[in-house]
Amino acid sequence: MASATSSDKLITVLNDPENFNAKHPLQSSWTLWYTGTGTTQDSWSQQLTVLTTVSTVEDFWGAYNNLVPVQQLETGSSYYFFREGVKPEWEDPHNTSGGAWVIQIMQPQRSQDDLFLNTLLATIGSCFQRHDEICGIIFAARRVHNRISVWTKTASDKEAQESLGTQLRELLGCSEISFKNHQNSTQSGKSYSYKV
Ligand code: MGP
Repeated sequence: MASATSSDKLITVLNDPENFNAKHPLQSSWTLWYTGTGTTQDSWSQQLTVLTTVSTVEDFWGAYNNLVPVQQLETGSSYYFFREGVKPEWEDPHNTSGGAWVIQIMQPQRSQDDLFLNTLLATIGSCFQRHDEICGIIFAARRVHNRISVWTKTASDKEAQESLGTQLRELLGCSEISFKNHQNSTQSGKSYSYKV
């Protein structure tokens, strides 16, 4: 998240009621995509729908506050929050050498909306040491366990992946986290249920 260069440049409602609502740019722009439920003949690419792109903190909250909360997403549907210009598909050139940290949400007592929001905020706020590795975040509402996935750029960079995995485990307080290489998904045509 970009910060003001000095505190005297911050415009608040207290000192400037006319202009306090200046927008605060994010370090990157992010696009929110959606796939729905049900079977379809459409290719993966055709199933992906763009909902919006956000470039500022204010736009992010405007979009987030108007989303169906993930806890209420229909089984089978997913949200994809990806860097602008990166499509949430294995075949996108930004993803072909990448992989994904996958978190199975096993703790029904935890708010899934909080887990997803915390992951989004840490991502747009560049809170991960290797935030440069992150291509996007997915929330998948599935029959047995919902999942959060963090897609990364360079699966072969073990140090970067481990750094991200450690920080994600701490952020989300979860133990069920594993790394998948997109190459395996591309070969099997399956995101998760393939056998390595
Ligand atoms: P999914 O929603 O990512 O996984 O993909 P699901 O259904 O939770 O688990 P899976 O292990 O049964 O896959 C659902 C299906 O969409 C996959 O099985 C693929 O057929 C297709 N698919 C998903 N993704 C992310 C891609 C992709 O990036 N490229 C292509 N070509 N197909 C994809």
